[in-house]
Amino acid sequence: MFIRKEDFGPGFTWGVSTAAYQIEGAHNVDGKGPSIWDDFVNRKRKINDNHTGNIACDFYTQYAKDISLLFDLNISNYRFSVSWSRILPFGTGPVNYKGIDFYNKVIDFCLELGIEPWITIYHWDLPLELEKKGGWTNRDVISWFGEYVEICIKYFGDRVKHWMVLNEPMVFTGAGYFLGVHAPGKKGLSSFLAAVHHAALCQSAGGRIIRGMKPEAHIGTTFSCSHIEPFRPIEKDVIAAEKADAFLNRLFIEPLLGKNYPVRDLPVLQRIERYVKQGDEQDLVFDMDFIGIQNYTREMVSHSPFMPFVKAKIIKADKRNVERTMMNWEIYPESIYEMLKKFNRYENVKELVITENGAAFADNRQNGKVDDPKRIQFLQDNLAQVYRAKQEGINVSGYFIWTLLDNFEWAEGYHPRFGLVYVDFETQQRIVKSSGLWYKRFLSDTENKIVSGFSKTG
Ligand code: GCO
Repeated sequence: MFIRKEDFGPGFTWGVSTAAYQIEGAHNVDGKGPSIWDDFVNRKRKINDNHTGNIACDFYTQYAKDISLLFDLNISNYRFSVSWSRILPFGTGPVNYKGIDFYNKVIDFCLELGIEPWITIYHWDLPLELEKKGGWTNRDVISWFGEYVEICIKYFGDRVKHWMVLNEPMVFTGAGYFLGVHAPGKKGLSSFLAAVHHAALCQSAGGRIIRGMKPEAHIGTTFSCSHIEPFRPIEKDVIAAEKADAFLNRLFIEPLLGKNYPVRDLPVLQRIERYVKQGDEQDLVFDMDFIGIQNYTREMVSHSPFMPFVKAKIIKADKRNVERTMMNWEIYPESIYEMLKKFNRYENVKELVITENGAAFADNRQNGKVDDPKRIQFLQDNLAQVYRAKQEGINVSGYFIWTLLDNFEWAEGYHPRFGLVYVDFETQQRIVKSSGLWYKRFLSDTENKIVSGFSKTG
């Protein structure tokens, strides 16, 4: 099937997404305080090959070059996050004005080039000082976070219209406070459930603060999500898939919408009660202007008696022998369509934006060029599915590719390359990949079409 950018309508938002810790580097300069990621990467064997984000893409000094790249690629919306400990080195208290200056320069340069900034307030880099007091497990995080949100709006809200409160709370609480594979490396159900409840409260409280200070702001938050299917057509796997769905896809959106936690499908969540105070149920609710969907793959789930609490386990793509990316994520474009349909079914979800979608491959430089046809196909097939949802009347209003630059992919370090732009981490040289050139043509040329196998499925 053939689709043009124009088919998505004139108001459709096209962009790319990045995150502070993954690109900025400059981890200890100009007054920045350490974050949990600065600390975590220095603990041995936590990160693949002991990589760190100390330098990353050096966006802190190269931002003008990189924003110019956005301009060259016809990308007119830029989603990025601000680093809490660059702005408030201790998490609360004195403001680091050099940090404020840096983000002002980024915002102003975007606007000068006609690029609309979309800010994620929290993309996983909690100030270390706050983690020393328990981090997300300490209920005081609600007031710490509130102070931080106020400062962001106070200094940047005059120019920035689009705000996302949290990036993927399921991942930073699950990987960071349950499995211990992300910062701060905590494990166990108690720290996880406390972190979940406090993050859910911050998600709504953050929204209320922005609305109060800037009623005209366009406010959202983002969720990781994957279409989930039972591995085998047997009842046990069907139940396991439902549990995994409650856990991975529903845990944060449902309390936000006033439906509380999905306790019926995931009884272990009853234990969250011990962190719940009077009035919390109402406080968890906030009427977001948009919901950010971040989708990369689908998951197949089977019953597993050995998995504590959920009795479900994900069967990874290599075990199923399916086409996959370097993250061992199945390539399954219909997942993004299924997720749009799923989130659209909730009453009170007004607008959906794909705030992340992309793929990692082992891209190589050859004769000064980086050819990545698989990424181009991935993006086209996913976009065709977004279009399919849009045609069915689902209000999806934007699409952001993850990501502009190859960068620090958390526990995987620098191995998986997600960028439209290749980064040589030795020299900090940038090379636009063929996928970047494809996106540029798609965004500029009305004749440029997406070619996708969607007609077969749609
Ligand atoms: C996420 C992120 C990104 C990741 C991307 C690929 O996981 O939420 O927002 O930081 O790099 O998703 O894994």
